[in-house]
Amino acid sequence: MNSQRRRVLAAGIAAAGVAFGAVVGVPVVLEFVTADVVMGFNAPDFNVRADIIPGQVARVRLVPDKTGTFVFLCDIFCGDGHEGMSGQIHVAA
Ligand SMILES: [Cu+2]
Repeated sequence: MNSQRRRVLAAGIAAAGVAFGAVVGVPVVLEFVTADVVMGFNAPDFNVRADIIPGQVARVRLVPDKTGTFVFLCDIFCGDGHEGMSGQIHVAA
């Protein structure tokens, strides 16, 4: 089965409007890298999370099982801007 693969600099999550598009039933692999601080990716609607550790690629695989717009966020306090570290996953049919 095809899957989408995206790589994101975790600090970029802080930028407003970060969003991923996905399709129901199509696996998505998100890859996160961070320059210097530990961060956490959490998409509670899909029950997936990962620590994002400097020097490593954090991979999160999810298979969207519902359509809609869902929030993801950083769940490890990582410094200034942490509170704004969130984005959206748009899942289409
Ligand atoms: Cu954070």
